[in-house]
Amino acid sequence: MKGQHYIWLSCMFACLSLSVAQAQNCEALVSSWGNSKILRYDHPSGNFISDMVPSGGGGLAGPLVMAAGPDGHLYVSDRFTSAIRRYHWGTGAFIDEFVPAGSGGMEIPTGMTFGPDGHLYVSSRRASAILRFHGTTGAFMGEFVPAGSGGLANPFGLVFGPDGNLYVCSRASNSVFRFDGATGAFIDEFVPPGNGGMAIPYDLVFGPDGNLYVSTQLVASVLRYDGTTGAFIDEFVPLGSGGMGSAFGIEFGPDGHFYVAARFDQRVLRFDGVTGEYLNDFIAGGAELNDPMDVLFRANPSLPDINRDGRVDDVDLLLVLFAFGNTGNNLPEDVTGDNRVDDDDLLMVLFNFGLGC
Ligand SMILES: [Ca+2]
Ligand SMILES: [Ca+2]
Ligand SMILES: [Ca+2]
Repeated sequence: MKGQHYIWLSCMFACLSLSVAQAQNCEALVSSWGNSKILRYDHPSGNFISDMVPSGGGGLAGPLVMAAGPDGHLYVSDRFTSAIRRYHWGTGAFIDEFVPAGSGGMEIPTGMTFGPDGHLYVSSRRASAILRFHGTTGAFMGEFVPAGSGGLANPFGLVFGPDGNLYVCSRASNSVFRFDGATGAFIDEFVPPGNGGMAIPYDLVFGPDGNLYVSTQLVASVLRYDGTTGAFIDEFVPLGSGGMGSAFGIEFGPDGHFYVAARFDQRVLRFDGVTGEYLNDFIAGGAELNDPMDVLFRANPSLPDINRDGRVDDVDLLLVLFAFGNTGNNLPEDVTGDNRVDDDDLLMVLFNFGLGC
């Protein structure tokens, strides 16, 4: 019996090693606005893998922002239908309209993020409000930031900062607003209008250095501001660096480098994450790419990265242990898909430990 067990384990290990060797560990998703697709690319090579969501899949019409949800699936904000669509993380299959078109008065969802409370926060461009939706049901919970609060005008990218507050690009005022992360109350214009040459801010992200990076649509540059005071530091990526002529979605990659979705250049550019120096084109065109708007890095979906942070590690192991013995459909901890969290799932995490981005 013991020998049989050993043979079974060896076989399982060999099979798993084989599948891991064949699969790439890390990839990037790109929202492709012009053909309404979500595309998969290998990271760091930038090689195209496949369409995750085919053109118009699930009614997609103008994908803008992507996010991984608390349930482990992919959420996409949709420009032309003003809906938030949900897709299966592994297969890309359409699940549902998580937030139905126009719910809560949502009109043009130009920014989207899950908050520390697990709920979904959406910039509603035309309404100049930040709407909150329940993170599990998608139900409208109210205007977290009321229309025009503090002077907010055409909100775009939004992110919760290291201080727990909400930072929002305000397109029509050329500034970044800060709102209380718990109440939504207006705090200040963290970056005042036009500071550092800001003109039509699109997306923003806090970097590993704690500073705030903002892409600007009019100048096609990336500006850097002190993450605590909001003071202008420098033009992190100037217009024309690497031939860049447009700057939309921005993100720090798992390699610490800085990525810009350059919509009108039909490229995703890679810059040194510390110096801002141009390194190369992560994605250089291709027939499948049409107006890249946003980039989302993730572990290969075949890996048991249960919390979707891009890596299989002790957090994922703990999640399986805490859910051990649970049964049911679509449990995030049920890696093997047999509707049960048990030793098979634990082994999957152990065998893939350390893999990912
Ligand atoms: Ca971003
Ligand atoms: Ca993980
Ligand atoms: Ca299982």
